[in-house]
Amino acid sequence: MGQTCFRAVCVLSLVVAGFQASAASAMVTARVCLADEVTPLAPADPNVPEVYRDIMVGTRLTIFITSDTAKPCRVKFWLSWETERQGALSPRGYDESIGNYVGSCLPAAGERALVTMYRDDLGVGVDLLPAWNATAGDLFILDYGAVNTGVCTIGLYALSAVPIPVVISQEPPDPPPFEATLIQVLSFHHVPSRDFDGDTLVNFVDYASLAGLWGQSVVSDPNAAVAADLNGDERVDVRDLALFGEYWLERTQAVGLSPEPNEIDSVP
Ligand SMILES: [Ca+2]
Ligand SMILES: [Ca+2]
Repeated sequence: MGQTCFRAVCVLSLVVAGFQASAASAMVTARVCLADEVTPLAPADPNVPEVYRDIMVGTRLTIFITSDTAKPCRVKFWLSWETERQGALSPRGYDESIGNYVGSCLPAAGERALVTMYRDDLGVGVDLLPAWNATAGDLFILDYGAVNTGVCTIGLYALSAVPIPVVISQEPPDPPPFEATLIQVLSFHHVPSRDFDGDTLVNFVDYASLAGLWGQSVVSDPNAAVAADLNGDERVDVRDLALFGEYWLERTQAVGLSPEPNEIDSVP
């Protein structure tokens, strides 16, 4: 009898453990890629996956919202105005007739999935609502643009109950003005652009701009059209060359992708 009870407890434990593992994995998460929509943005530290490697001002990224189960929950990004000054989140393809950013809805989100965006006194919200017939996979896609140097920390919130508490190693600087569960934090570090001529590629033309100011003292302005003084010590020298070299031949945007009109001023 004792052995039977022991086996029963073991089986029950396995069932519960299996359920918890299933519940833990049944999540909606954000995945960050470069502008090519394929290459993942590498983390700065493999042990802290939500903090990514530094990106240049003017860099465009793509953010996929993915579910590993059918019946994904409704989620929402929210940025305070302070955060939005650092980085801009943009849904795609607004259809005015139905009030939906249809370009951000991917097939797995189901028919009549809905993406809306609003701006109020406190900040910017992007609401992502999968349809009743959503399936596992990539549900939505958004664009992200690095606007100013500094840190931009964005929270992804679930607007319904999540299966188990999610462990978050950091929180966005500003709490959202609504009740929701923080399920993921994206933290982007923006550094001065090395693409001095704004053609989206760091190459010899940009190197020539830096070399043309070699040894000179300049006024440091990381967002100026030409900002060869990358470390801000008001002199262009080998230290700036080393920082420049870290992004050699990198692109800030995908080939053939033009900046949106409201972002042109922010792209150095
Ligand atoms: Ca360039
Ligand atoms: Ca310098």
